[in-house]
Amino acid sequence: MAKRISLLLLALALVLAACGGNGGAANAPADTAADTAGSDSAGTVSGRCGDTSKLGAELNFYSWSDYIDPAVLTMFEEECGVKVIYDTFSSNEDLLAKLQLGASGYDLIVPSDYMVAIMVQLGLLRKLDHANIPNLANIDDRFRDAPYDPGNVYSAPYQWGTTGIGFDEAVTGAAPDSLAIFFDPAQASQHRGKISMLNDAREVFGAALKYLGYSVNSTNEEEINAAKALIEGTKENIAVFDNDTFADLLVSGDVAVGLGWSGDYFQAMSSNPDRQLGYAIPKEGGVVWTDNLAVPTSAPNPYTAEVFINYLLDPEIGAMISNYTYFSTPNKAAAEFLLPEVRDDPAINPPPEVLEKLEFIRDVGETTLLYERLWTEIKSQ
Ligand code: N2P
Repeated sequence: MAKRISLLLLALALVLAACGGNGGAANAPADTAADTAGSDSAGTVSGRCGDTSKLGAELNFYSWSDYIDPAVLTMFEEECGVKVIYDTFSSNEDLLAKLQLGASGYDLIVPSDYMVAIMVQLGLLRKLDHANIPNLANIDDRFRDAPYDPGNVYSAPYQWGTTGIGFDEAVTGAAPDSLAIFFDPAQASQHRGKISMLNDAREVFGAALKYLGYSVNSTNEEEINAAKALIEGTKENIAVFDNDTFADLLVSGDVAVGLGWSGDYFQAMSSNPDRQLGYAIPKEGGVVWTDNLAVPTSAPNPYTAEVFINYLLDPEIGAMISNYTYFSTPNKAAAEFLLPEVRDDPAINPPPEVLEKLEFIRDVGETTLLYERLWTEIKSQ
């Protein structure tokens, strides 16, 4: 009896292997999946590829720039037979706008914390089937019950980091540790035309609010207007508002100092060890964020997306990602595979006393519209 079943399975496997092809419909089994490691040729659940008979040929992954080791995409493609198409967006708001236009074709997206909350409210995210993501067990406890998605019902944490000051000490003379470099007219004007800031309303308002001693999540109109005046006051010093190339601009010398995301600056620092590039978390405090893997309601291949989420949460893959991005991993099991320079740098993994000064951006409800309106005014002046 057992022998007959295994013969049947063998026959089925041969049929599957013969029928597989990447050119077929989106949900057709991928042709290389059947005979690669980590998956059972009969399409049963095993290894890192899930049930290969249910995998789509392609996965459309919509994420931030420089946010994964490309080798991970190639590995998944070779191991599981799914081609990952990596497309990038620049801000949470751009991502939201894209999804709100209707079926985007994306299977997997990477919204930050507050944007997960907004998207859940708008019905844009699909509940995750945890049975397909056993590697959720690798997540550090402190990422399990985030206020924006308690219990990881809709999202799994991907990377986290801080927003701070990137600088070229050869130009700034000393390592800046205060947001005054952007907002104090005497200091900022010394770097006139050589400052970059994120192209992101909540981040830039957050920095200005923090400099004034307020919360990055202020809903107080007076505070927000004071922050606006501060940003307007320094606008003439700012060369560019940018989310994708700000670290490259520091390397090329086009800017001397910028407000940007930790890992992007650390990537630049590690590729240019001969330069005096640095990154500092502002002494006034600032923004800490977690970006998350989530599946849009309209995703053509939700199962494949969940298998890929599980793949990304593998300990060694999680470490590969952080060793490349220089952002922190929420994957506790990945710690032992991290490069010491990534694991032990207090600016990449800030100690509790530094984290205490930082705030997560939260969904501020209707006040979002105020931030957006004032931001548009600032940008259009
Ligand atoms: C990576 C950008 C990190 C995203 N280039 C910040 N939420």
